[in-house]
Amino acid sequence: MGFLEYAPAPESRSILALKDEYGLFIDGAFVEGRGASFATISPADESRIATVAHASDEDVDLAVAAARRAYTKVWSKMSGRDRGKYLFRIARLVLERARELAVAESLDNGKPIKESRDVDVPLVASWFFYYAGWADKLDYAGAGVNPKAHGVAGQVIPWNFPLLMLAWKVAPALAAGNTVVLKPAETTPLTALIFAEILQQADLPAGVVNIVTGAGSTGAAIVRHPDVDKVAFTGSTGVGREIARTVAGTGKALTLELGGKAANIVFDDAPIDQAVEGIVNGIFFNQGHVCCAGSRLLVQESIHDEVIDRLKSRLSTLRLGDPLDKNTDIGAINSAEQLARIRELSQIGEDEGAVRWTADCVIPEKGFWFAPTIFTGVEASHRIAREEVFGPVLSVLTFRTPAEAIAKANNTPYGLSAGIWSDKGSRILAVADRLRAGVVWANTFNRFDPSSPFGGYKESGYGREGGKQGLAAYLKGSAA
Ligand code: TAP
Repeated sequence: MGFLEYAPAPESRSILALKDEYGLFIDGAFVEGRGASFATISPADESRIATVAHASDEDVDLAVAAARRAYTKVWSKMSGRDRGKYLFRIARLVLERARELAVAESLDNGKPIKESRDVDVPLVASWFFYYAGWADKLDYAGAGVNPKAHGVAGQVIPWNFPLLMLAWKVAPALAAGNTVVLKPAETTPLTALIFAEILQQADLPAGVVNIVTGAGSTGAAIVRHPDVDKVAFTGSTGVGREIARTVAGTGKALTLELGGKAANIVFDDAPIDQAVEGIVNGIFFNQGHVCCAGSRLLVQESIHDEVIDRLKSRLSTLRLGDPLDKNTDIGAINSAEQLARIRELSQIGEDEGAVRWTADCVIPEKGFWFAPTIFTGVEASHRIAREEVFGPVLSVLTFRTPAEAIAKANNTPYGLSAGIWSDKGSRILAVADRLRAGVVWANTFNRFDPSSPFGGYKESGYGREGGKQGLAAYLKGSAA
């Protein structure tokens, strides 16, 4: 109970001055693409938001050539302090246009406006502020004395945090002195295009950042382009593997941020109410479209029933519906394809013998929706325990001892993140030390800060984003 019916809130949308058609942003200007165009739609009601150009290989050539010219003639000659001034300016403009960016993000992606307004957009600004401060301090970035940029960076990002993933990539790349060709995901190009307008407002020299919209083929054209020096990719492990094969032997630098299947481990001495909030935030934030989502709950056997009861009653208070409504907790699934995958894996969960519980809610007639779902009785061998669902689906497993919790948590091909809930600091430190995960949260989950490096082990990829490590990934002589 407690779910609202879908009710559009058109007044929020009215602060957006969207164009009906968007071209590609190449060499400081919006230009027509040479390929076909495509519609970007609202996943909440399937309505067309705008038509967007699909960059062809020739368009990618033009974007890379513009980035190369800008690198050679302008950006590589500019002092770090001046590059920093542009980054500060971009950060301020993001804050000035924060409401508009938040509405555009929720409209295009389906995420609740309170998340895009309070999490995504403020983090985007903080990433630019943080890396602006690094631009004149590169000697301290861990890549030797007087470190040099790679040159042209090709960046391909996913749809789950469209503008934030852009910020994670563009801010350190520019601070380190690289120029950029970036492709947003096909289903969420809108905020990257508004960001291009912000770059114009900031008077960023032409060609320093180029945004080419399109599908996977556009991303592949960037990755294989011979004049791209550094490739940075965030997305699925499958596409990451393909990119690693393409880049192998070319001398290009590569960072990969891929999938995850994080364990959120709750010990019997944990503050239960806090842990339940952490479990909800861990898997239902952004509809579970989070690479580091706490998608596997590992709960100590003695408190299993209590935690699950409290979790169910908490989930019954969440509101699913219009992403632009400020009271919405659970927004729309980003695409029909993603919804089909979530449905398929959930069905497999049932077929394999796990017990499915779904929060009682009214699903809107149009759009892509999936109610918060919990599977109990999940075995380590079940596909919902091993594969990334990338949706609002929690798989619950139990353990008896810390050693068993650690073994189960590490029993995954991924290694991006994990959470530990316990009252004992010594236990948290001991367990964290033995988890093969790039980020371990203690008594919290899904917290991000630009000064903190983020990235994975094993099939979750390599290289780090954020912090000084994230800067080093855009400098020659660093590990990434
Ligand atoms: P992907 O299908 O891998 O897409 C990511 C991006 O790559 C999109 O822009 C996509 O274009 C493009 N792409 C597709 N095929 C390509 C190819 N052959 N060569 C180059 N680029 C290509 O992933 P997704 O479905 O958008 O995102 C979900 C996945 O990303 C999840 O597995 C999630 O865990 C992972 N993810 C990881 C992180 C971090 S930080 N580790 C963060 C967010 C997401 P299209 O838009 O046309 O598909």
